[in-house]
Amino acid sequence: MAPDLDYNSIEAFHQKLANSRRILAVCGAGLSAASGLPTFRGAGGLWRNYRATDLATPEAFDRDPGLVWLFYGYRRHMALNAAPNPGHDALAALARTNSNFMCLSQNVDNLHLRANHPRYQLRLLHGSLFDIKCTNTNCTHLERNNTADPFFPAIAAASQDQSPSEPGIIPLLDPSHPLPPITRDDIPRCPACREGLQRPGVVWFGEQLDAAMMADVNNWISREPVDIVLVIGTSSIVYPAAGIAERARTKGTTSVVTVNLEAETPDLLDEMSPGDFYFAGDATELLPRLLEPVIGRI
Ligand code: BJW
Ligand code: ZN
Repeated sequence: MAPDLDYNSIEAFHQKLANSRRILAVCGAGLSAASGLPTFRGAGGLWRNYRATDLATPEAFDRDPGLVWLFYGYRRHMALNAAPNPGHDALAALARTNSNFMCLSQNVDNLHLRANHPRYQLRLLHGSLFDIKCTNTNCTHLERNNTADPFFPAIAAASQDQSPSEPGIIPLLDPSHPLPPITRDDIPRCPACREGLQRPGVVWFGEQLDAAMMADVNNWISREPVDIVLVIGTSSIVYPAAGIAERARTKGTTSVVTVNLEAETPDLLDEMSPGDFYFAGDATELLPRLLEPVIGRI
């Protein structure tokens, strides 16, 4: 199929917005890119020559928990030192003005909540960098909002900033610079079962998303047709998040609205339906403009 001719018209989107009540957003790493946090795929998706997606697996943690903890220690440090951007602010403002707005985020950086997004209108599909859980599958230990930086002493190198007196790449990010040796004994054990190692409370490849949360998301989508699904800053490669817009479409959604830095390609346009929109650009700039009739100028 093909979209309407005005598929990238902000005015046409504003008309749709004026007649919409139930709005769903599915967000990805591109939303936090302008806050200085790297995305997973494409430029920036490498950490010390490792693909970020290769470190985000239970197998990688099993093999080398110290390496994976250094990667997550660095991500925690970066996220703690980043600030929400106007894209997060616009979504939080939409949530405050419209109780029928629900935001599903794949991002683990805590920037939605730091932008004062109401908690009950946010579902963190892939968990949080600041939750800590246990590797023991029989243990349900979960500590929320642990912002210790570093989380434990052996990964202090991950919390090191660029020194103003020694400009250049920070040692942790320089693949030719050896990593501090970290053994299993350096990694804190779970305080509940004392057996498992503590690990980041995020969802890795091959792991199930929280079943209760997904049931709640599916109920929200099925309850009544969703008028608009905003797909923001995500490559829409990773399931189940990548399937949510199409699922909403089968329940009656009339507009899937993509906001992505990448320009639309003929193939992408081919996959769009009448009523859909595609806005190519930075979510930080586009979201405040797209939502302005509802949230005012921010
Ligand atoms: C901008 C911008 C700017 C840049 N403005 N835009 C069905 C079919 C096939 C496979 C599967 C399937 N169901 C399940 C699977 C397996 C797997 C999967 O999907 N694999 C795919 C690779 C094919 N899924 C799972 O394993 C999930 N579990 C599951 O489904 O359990 C049941 C099951 C298991 C096994 C088999 C079958 C069923 C779990 C997925 C967990 C993903 N975890 C990670 C790591 C989280 C922790 C961490 O942060 O470290 O989540 S991986 C990584 O990818 C992270 C992200 O949330 C996720 C998505 O990435 P995202 O956000 O889209 O980032 P990018 O970098 O890909 O894209 C950024 C975009 O922004 C780009 O498009 C840019 O253009 C754009 N952009 N700057 C606007 N300024
Ligand atoms: Zn435990």
